[in-house]
Amino acid sequence: MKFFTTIALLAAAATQCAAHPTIDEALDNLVKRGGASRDWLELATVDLSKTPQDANSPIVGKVTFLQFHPKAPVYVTGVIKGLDPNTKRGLHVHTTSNFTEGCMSTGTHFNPFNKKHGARKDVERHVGDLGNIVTDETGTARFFFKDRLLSLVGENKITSRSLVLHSGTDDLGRGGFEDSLTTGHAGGRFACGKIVPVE
Ligand SMILES: [Cu+2]
Ligand SMILES: [Zn+2]
Repeated sequence: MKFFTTIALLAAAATQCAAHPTIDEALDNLVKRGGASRDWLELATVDLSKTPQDANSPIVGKVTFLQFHPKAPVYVTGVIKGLDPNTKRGLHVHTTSNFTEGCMSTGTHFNPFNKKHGARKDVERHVGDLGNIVTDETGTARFFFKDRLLSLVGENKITSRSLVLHSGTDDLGRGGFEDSLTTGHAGGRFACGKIVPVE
């Protein structure tokens, strides 16, 4: 049941990005290569619309994480609205889901391997470094990508941590600012939410 709901949800998201395979095609490829089973699935979501910091936040958004095998990459798909048009905004997994001071108390980027901040495809990066999302002319970001470091199971799982959307652009560690190698100089924390497993 969870599986088919997921496929429907993600297929809809994926078809907005013609360059990417649909999630079903991606899963077929993984099954063929022995990297996945259709009987095993982990799923988690984040609702950014209820950012604890700011009840009047214009940002609405949902991000879904999906993994087909404990060692398989995690697919990330989402739609976030209410941002500035035609811009890039940093998106990270932060270490905790402590929202006592809104998004500010969620801690640092999730970094179990004690690395420096980087881009999603860098070897040197925090596990939580998801780079930037890109908005269209209406201020909406739609995205679909897979990530080899994230996991929804095991010691370094991202569930029960938080997803944080920043008010600035992540410089991916290359900006030369004092905080480029820790936070990507991505500015304030616009929206956040707990990464919750879907049963
Ligand atoms: Cu962050
Ligand atoms: Zn980072």
